[in-house]
Parts: sequence; C-alpha cells; structure tokens
Amino acid sequence: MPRSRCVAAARPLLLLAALLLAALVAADPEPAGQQKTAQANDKLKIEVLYKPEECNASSKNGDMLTMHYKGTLEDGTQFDSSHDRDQPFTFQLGVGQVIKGWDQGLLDMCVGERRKLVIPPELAYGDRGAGNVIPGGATLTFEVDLVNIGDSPPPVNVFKEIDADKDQMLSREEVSEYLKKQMVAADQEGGESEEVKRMMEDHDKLVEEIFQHEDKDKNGFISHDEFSGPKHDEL
Ligand SMILES: [Ca+2]
Ligand SMILES: [Ca+2]
Repeated sequence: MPRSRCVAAARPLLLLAALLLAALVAADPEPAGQQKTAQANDKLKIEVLYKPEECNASSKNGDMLTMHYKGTLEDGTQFDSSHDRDQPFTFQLGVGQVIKGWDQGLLDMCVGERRKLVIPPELAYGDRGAGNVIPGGATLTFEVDLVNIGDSPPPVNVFKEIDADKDQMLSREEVSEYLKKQMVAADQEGGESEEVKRMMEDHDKLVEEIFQHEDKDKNGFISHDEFSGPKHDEL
C-alpha cells in the first residue's frame, strides 16, 4: 500500500508516455480518410490462470491497479518483467495510460487473480513496435497478477492542461511547452532521467509525430474532438 504514493509521483511521465504511445501506436501509414476495414481478426485472448475463492471487489475503469507482470514475444523472448525489477507497476485502468490490451484485458479482475493475456498488435504497439524490444506487428503475451486495487485519483484532463490559452485547440507551441514541462518535472524526480534525456533530444520529432497522428484534418491544431488522450473531467 505505501508504494502507491511514490508511483503517483511518476504519473506525469506515464501520462506523457500514454499520449506518445497513442500517437505512435495508432499512427496510420495510409492517407487520412482511408479507413482500415477488417479491424483485427485477431482478438484479445484472456485466460484466467488462477482465481481466488474470496473476491470482495473486482477491477473497474478508473481504479488504480497494482500489477506484477511478465511480457513475452511469440518466440518466448521476455521483453519486460516487473518481477525482475522486484517492483510492481501501478496505473489507472481504462484511461489510456497503458496499451489497449491491458485496459480491456484487466477488467473485472480480483485481487490475487492471475491471467494470461494474448494481445494482438492492434491492441498493443501496432505496426511500429516500441523501442528496440518490441518489433512491429508483434503479438504480446502477458502473465499478470493483480496485487492491489486502489482508489481512483481525481481525473486528469490532459487536454485542458495543454491548452494554455483555453481556445479549445492545441497548437504546436502548446504541445511543445507541455512536453518540455513534463520532461523537466520527470527529470527532477530523477530515476528515469536517461529516458527523459532521450525524449528531450527527440522533442521536435515528438511534436511532429503527435501532430501527424492527432491533427486529423491537418489544420495545424489539435481540436478537443481530435485529441485522443485524457480530456474529460470525469471518467
Ligand atoms: Ca490553445
Ligand atoms: Ca485539427
């Protein structure tokens, strides 16, 4: 339980990561307007490996979930594990902080329950992959244990935070400023400074990538409708 405090401090970077992830994951190589049909014949597979007999509460959207997990690629290569770090991972369910396969696959889960999720690329990192650990088009397998369900924090409206001049449109300058602020904040918290440094270096590219994905009508601004990150004051 005491851990949730320090994880809460790391939220800005997570949110930032979610925003970027949304931009990267959903980046569509096809021209705008050309909708992809036949979305995902591969579906998310959820297998319950263990369910405790006693289950007083189960996870729902908005809950803070603390998970242990192990992620592997189809060939069995492990790309991430909270067990190796000896620290579970805490995030808010259902608000786009994590890949869609997690937001959809960890609902209605009891504390102590263990699941296996097989997540198609469309619900994970898409055709682009992530970093140099997850190749494009990868199906991911996670073994997840729900360690704890915590209370929801107040909702964060990222759109509002970015929209400095409150005109309901996000300009490149506003997004750029927001990213800088987030990076500085994350840097001051230390710990993830290597990652932050790399993000800083790629800052301009990041802004462009976000606009490429989010500014659907390419008018140079991201409207409230276009924005895919957290933008509501309530869940
Ligand atoms: Ca604005
Ligand atoms: Ca626009």
